[in-house]
Order: sequence, then structure tokens, then C-alpha cells
Amino acid sequence: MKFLHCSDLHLGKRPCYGSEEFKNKRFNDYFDAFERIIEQARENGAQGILVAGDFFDKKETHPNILKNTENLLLKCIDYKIKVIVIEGNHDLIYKNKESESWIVYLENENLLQRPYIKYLENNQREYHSVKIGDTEIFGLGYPGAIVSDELELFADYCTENKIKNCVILVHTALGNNEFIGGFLKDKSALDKVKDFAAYIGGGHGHKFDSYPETEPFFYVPGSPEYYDLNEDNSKKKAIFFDTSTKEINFIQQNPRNCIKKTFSYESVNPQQFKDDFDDFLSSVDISGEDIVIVELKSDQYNFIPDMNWCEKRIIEKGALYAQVKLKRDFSFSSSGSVSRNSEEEIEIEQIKKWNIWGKFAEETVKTLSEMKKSINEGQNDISSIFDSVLNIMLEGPIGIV
Ligand SMILES: [Mn+2]
Repeated sequence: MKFLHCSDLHLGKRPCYGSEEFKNKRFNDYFDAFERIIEQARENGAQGILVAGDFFDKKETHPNILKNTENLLLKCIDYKIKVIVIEGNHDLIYKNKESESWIVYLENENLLQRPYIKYLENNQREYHSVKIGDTEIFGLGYPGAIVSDELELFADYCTENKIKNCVILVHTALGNNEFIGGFLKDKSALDKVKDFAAYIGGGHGHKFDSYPETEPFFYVPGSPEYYDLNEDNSKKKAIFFDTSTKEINFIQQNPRNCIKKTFSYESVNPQQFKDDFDDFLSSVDISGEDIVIVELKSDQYNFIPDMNWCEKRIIEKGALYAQVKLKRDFSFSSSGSVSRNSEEEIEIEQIKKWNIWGKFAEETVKTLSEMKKSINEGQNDISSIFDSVLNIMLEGPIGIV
């Protein structure tokens, strides 16, 4: 069976900042990214598209999100390409609430198929797989912090049932991100299921990754569109795999053009700064479809540039959206009296004086900046990030479900 593995499509995501034109275009970008994957699947003769979680950006939907999604899934039916989807943390519906899931709805409409685990009493599991040709596809969903245990239980099931050459989809990636949780800290957990699977498709992480270094069998494609504008566009792929020949092919994805520049300034004179910024901008080629992110860099501490003015200026040059950030390296080391390295360090110093949080000043500041980042990206549910710092306070860094 030939398939194209992708993940983290985040259909329905819409920024809560920027102009209406920007919001509308970004909303469409996620559907366009999925449509490109459908075309790539067809060009490569794939019989299936495997989506390893975060198909939707949110558990809830809107008429236009559902309509766009249905139209794209109908296109797949037209192309005779099966779409296999597991839930990620974004579209996860909890046990016994399946009737609230839009993925289950699409499954019932015969627009996609969903391999899943049915959780029974006494920690027992029923694996509901999907078959394309003679390839059996299992879905482990989003196991969160217990991903290693879930892989181990599945390995037992494979041993008992003599499973061979299957495909596993699981919404996890490699790494140790205690703020999002659900990442695999111990990569070797994957080795337990290796002998039963021809291919293990991951997700959750938004950049391409694979394991192990030589002869990998676990792949994370990365999100095809920016979920967060800071992501690396070179690490966004879809993965073509042929279960019979083991042929593998990495197909580069093409998110919206995001121009990232650094502007180092010297002048502390507001007018001079503006003139210098304009000079800098004239060297940047901007089209109406571009997102432009500029980092202002300087060692001048007694002058804060007008970042709103900078953003307006970039928009006037025609950009679809502009983001200007100030990056300052405070180092007064030459004077010997003050040594501050960043905004975060200043915050840590302050929080250290607090009663209960003081002991966890570093974690608290990291959590706050993750929350700010999430809110800027339009993610309103930041409770899991807050949970993470509480978990750290209670029992040290662990993953969050
Ligand atoms: Mn995601």
C-alpha cells in the first residue's frame, strides 16, 4: 500500500490578530495546505492519506470549517484516496463523548476512516484498526504523558495477535516539551513496537523528525502550514511510503511566505531610528501575500523604538501582516555593577521574592512566556500550560495529558 503521511493540519485555525484580510487568508491557508497534500498524494499514486492527529484546530467547529473540510474529503473520494485520521490533542474528544466529535461525524458520513482504541474496564483495550489493501493501520490517538505505556501495551497486543508489518499512527513526537506535554522523552519506547510495524507515523511536533538516526521507522512530518510563525519552514514535509517496496520519499511543504529579518540599530534618536528603519525596509522585497517578522536588535538600553510605527510601516510597504519584536541583550558587565541578560532574567529575579512561586521562579517565567505566546497565536485554552507549572511544582517536570 502506498500512502502519504501528514499531520497537524489544524483545519479551522484563524488568527485573532492582524487585519480582516490577513485573518481570512490565514483561515484559508490551512485548507490550501491540505489540498496540496491531496494533490501530492494523487501525483504519487498514494491509496491513502494518513493524518496523525490535530486534523482540526479545535474540538468545536463552524459551518464553513465543516463545509471546506467535507469538500476536500469529497475530492479524495473522487481521486479514490482513502483518508485515515486519528485525533490529536487539539481535536481530542474524551471517552464516552464520541458523539460530540466532528471526526466521528465525518467517519459516520463515510468521508474518512478512524483507527482508534476502545478503553474497556480493568485497563483493557480494544484496538479498532482500518485496512487499506492488506495493510492494517492502527491508531493510538493522543496518549499524552502515558505514550510509553501505550506503546508497550500495544506491543503486547501485537505479540499475542501475531501482528506483522502494520502501520501505527500516534500523536506524539520526540522530545521533552513539558509545556505542551505528550512528547516522547524516552525514544526507546518506540523500539518496543518496531518489530510489528512497517511504519510508525507520529505528529504533535510541528517540525520534521525521525527515529532512529540510521534506518528510521518513526517519522513526524511537521505541520504543513505555520501553526506558530516561529516554526522552521524547511522542516515541513509529507512522507510518502510504500509498505511493499519500503520506498520512502519526503515531500517538502510550502507554507505562506514568511520573511524573517533582523534590524540592528545604533541610533537612539527617534527620527534617526525611523530613517534608518526605512532604509532597511527599502532593501526588503515585500509582496501583498507576505508575512514579515522583524527583530530589532541593539545594545542601546535607554531608547525603546516605536514598534507599532514599525509594523505600520511594513504594512504600508504592502505586507499582509507585520510583527516587530524587540530583542535586547542587557549586559552591563563592563560596569561590573549590574548583570542582566534578558527580560526573562529580570522577571525571574522579581518572582524569586514571591512566597510560594519564588521557589519555581524559572518555571513560572517560562510558563508565563508560553502562555503569552499561545494567546498571541490565538489559542485561548491555556489551562494545559498552567497545569504544567502546577505539575512541576508538585512533582517535578512531567508531561501533561
Ligand atoms: Mn498540533
